[in-house]
Amino acid sequence: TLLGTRSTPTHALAAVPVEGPPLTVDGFVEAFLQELHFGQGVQLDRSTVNDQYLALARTVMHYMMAEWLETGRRRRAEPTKMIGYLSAEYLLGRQLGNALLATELTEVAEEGLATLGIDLATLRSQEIEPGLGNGGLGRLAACFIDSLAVMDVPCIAYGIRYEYGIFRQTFFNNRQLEVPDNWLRLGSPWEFPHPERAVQVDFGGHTERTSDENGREHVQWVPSWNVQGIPYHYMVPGYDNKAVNTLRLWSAQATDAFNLQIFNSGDHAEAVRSQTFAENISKVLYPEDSTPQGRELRLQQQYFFVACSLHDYIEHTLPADFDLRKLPDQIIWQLNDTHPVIAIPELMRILVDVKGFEWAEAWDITKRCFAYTCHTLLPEALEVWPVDVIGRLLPRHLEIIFRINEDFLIEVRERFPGDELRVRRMSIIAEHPERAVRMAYLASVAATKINGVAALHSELLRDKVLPDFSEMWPDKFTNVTNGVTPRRFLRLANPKLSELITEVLGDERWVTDLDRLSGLEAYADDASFREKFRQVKAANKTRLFELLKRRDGIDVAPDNMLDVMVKRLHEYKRQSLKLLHIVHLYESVVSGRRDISDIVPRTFVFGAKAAPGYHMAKETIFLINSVAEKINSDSRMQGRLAVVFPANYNVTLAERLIPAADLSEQISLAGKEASGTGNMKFALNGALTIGTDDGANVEIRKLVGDDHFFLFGMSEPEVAELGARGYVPSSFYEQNEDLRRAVDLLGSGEFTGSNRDAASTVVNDLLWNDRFMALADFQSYVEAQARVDAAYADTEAWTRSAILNVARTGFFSSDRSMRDYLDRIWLR
Ligand code: T68
Repeated sequence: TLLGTRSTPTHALAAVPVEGPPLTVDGFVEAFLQELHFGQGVQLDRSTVNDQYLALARTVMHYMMAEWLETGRRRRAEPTKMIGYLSAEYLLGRQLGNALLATELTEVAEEGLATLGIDLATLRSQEIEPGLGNGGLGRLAACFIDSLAVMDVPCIAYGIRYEYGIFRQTFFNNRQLEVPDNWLRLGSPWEFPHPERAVQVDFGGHTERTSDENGREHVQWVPSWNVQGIPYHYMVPGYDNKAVNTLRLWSAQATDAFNLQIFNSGDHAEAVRSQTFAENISKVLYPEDSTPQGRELRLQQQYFFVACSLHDYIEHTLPADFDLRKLPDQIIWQLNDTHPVIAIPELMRILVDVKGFEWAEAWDITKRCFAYTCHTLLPEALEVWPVDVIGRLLPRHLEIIFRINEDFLIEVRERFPGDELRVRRMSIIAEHPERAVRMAYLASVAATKINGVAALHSELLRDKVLPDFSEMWPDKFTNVTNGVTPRRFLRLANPKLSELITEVLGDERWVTDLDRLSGLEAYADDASFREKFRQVKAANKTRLFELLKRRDGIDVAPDNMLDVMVKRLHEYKRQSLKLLHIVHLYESVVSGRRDISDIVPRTFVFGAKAAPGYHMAKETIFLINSVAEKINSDSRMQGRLAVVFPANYNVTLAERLIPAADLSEQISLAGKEASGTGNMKFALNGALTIGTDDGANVEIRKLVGDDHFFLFGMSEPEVAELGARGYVPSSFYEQNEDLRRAVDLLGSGEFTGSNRDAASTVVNDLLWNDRFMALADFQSYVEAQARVDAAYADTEAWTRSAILNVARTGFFSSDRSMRDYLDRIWLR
């Protein structure tokens, strides 16, 4: 049987101390050849790059494994409170570089492989990144678990091992085409499955009630089908601290019982179909960001990984005789948005139905075990599940949610007598347009703490998204500003800048203590340092351009300012505003109103995936590509205006792009971008930001100073005011000649092969709808861009600003975010 058994045998064998292979070049080469010969089963002279890559990955794993085992032993000997990070997404990026860095093997491996005639960089580029996330939310989870390992904080991160991650984007006739991301096809050396620790997950059926001799009611869920979750372990190494945490991703399989029944009925084909049905649950990542898909399979995914994770922790991680009343002292489950919120009724079900707790006591335990992070401000992004969908899939959980809501609404009525409007507003169950469970409300009712991801976002979350809840429980609300890991996004992605920083700061302590970057402040006024800083930027550009040439066949002019906007394609992020600016510049030259020699040479870079079902986003991609094609082939531009849009923006490409950028575009409509994290990565790598007063831009600007940040656009209160007055985009069009000319040219078919329809979706929306007020911010944006041009012309001053951006953004280390979570949420 799968459920409830402890798979750990209790026989008394003594532990043998574990040590990795020696940290010498010879020791490394020997370990590598062992893996190649006995792991891959191939001799060096016949091995492929993939053989070598896999053998190298396994070799590095040996070093990490020793530390992982030791970390486990140490933690079991002195148990402390753990973090259970629950996230449907982890956008990890390539593993090899980070694993080499963590084990301090980079030089050893490079040297050792060279003695065999193998180039380490070639093996690194062989790795297919695990793209098990959509964008910021998934990448944030990856940064957080990195930081927790670096800080030696006990954490198990739980998620889903999607067989297919975020789609690979290609362009055909300037349009996005999605190709399945078969990331496992060349082997997956970083994971190891534990089929013996499989967990059964039930679905469907009905509930039954019985009373015991004391008249107490017991509910039994009688499910109609089940699958099993197989855990795959990934090591999450720290840095320079010998700590290695665990990422446990669940893969769905048919259970034997499920199969056997059908096999016995003699229907072999049906049995195989059922296998496929079960495996569908972890088959593919939903490529939707910020617009949750209400598809039943997605709810299956959510419950699947949450049920596996809670079971794994309670039955396999806690000691056998653990008193569950003490659960909140042992673990806090951090809910990464609402995707894992079904964990709340699941824990109630375990406590009440399985472990026999009274409801009130179970609720008291549950309330102290969860904290909830919200990542959005868009109302359409808040997840709701129709009551009948939950009822069909998880009938017992639906009952539990109703009971939680009943008790909660009693509490609301006690606090606010006679305020039935408020009761209806706050109900976990929405009545319109259909009866549905509001997952953010369920999370807010149960969680000890609710946090937003940047100061402004947390404020708006409190006052605009969940005002009734913050009135009821003001102390539940807090902020933790996002951060990014300096290991991946500075130390690994920008080795040249890292070297320069280490040279002037005297050591590498900044890698785990990023506030030390403030030591660079003094060097901003040092002309020879500025020169070195510029050389680093130039070298990073060269490295990027070589990659773009190889990867996409794109030629980039070496000396242009590099202006970069990379993030998911979404209307609120306003890629179309940037496009209008580009078209405006182009128009002003071709109309003869401006001489091309007056244009400060710039290359505009876009990187963005659109959700496959998001029509407007896909049309925007088509327009950007069409504009790029036209402008790049127009000899009148003399290369001073260029637009490049490499396909398939992902973590790997980000690591090359960000260190090369001069200008970072963070131009969302104020009040819409919860935080942004790309903005932090660019600033940390010495790009200046042109941005609105939105998300974490606000905090970046405060830290780097107004003189080193190009602010434009309406503030959030101004946006709200314009919205209340009634926003008419066409009035901005009519009153602004530059804007009118740009919009007209874009809509004229000039860029889309005289096919006006192709541009009209985007252009008409801008003129007649423009929900995110791009036209209202256009003038201010163009003026800010002119300030950018002027500033860039003064090379020394620009470099100084860039250095100050690096020196003043140590705050945005995800190590600091983790400290804030510990202080404000996890250890309170
Ligand atoms: C992002 N959210 C925020 N969502 O947009 C960004 N959504 O401002 C913030 O910096 C980042 O989270 C980290 O806090 C997302 O990335 C999603 O990807 C997503 C995925 C599935 C469903 C809904």
